[in-house]
Amino acid sequence: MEYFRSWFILDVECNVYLQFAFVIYFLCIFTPQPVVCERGMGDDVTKTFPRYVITTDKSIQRQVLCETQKDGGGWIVIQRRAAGDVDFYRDWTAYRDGFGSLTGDFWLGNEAIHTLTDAHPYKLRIDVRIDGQELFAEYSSFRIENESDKYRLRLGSYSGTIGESSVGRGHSYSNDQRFSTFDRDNDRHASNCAILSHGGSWYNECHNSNLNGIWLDKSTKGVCWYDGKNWVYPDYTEMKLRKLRPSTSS
Ligand SMILES: [Ca+2]
Repeated sequence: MEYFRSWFILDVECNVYLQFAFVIYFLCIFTPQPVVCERGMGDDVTKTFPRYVITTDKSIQRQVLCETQKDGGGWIVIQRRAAGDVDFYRDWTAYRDGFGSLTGDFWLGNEAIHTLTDAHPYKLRIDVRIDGQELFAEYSSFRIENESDKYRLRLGSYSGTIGESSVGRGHSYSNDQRFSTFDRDNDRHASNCAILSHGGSWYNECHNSNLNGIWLDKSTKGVCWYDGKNWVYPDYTEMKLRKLRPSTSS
């Protein structure tokens, strides 16, 4: 009799534990995940390193790196150079499709950037580090056209701390320009700026910012920025997009 009583108590305890486990399981399943890059994303979030998560953007059917903290977060990173271990001197196809690793240095890809910015208005933020100082540029709107228009850049007005002391300097100098690579000369220079500047970008005649240039090279072929007065050479760069909210301008 004592045996059956013990067994009964044990059985009841097991059931309680089992029910408790089920409650925890369902709570985990149905608790909403935090919004990362934007609403609707974030159902397969993988944490990478502080401030960042990787998730899937359904519109481009690709994993994207989300920056979750700068100015409230919600940024899709399209370019990142922090380690310098990825060669950015690539051809048209590579820049179109993207290269590198989301957990390291990478270019998301012009076709993906076009698809994102064609579907919704975005703004652009560029974060850099120069001599240990973190600076940024922000552009009120950002889109790139399709491949038949050579992924032409459409950039809104500048604000930020990195500096565009003269109008149309910095990244704004590339506004309305088509993308060029060493095998596709779409710039306004007599020669090919992608070869002259050792990168791929929306070159004009040629550039005032060369964020896809040679890593840590302190020339106009290197990763550099011209504000209208001075050339500066970042040792960390990140270009990122965030959706513009319909009700406001930010
Ligand atoms: Ca040219």
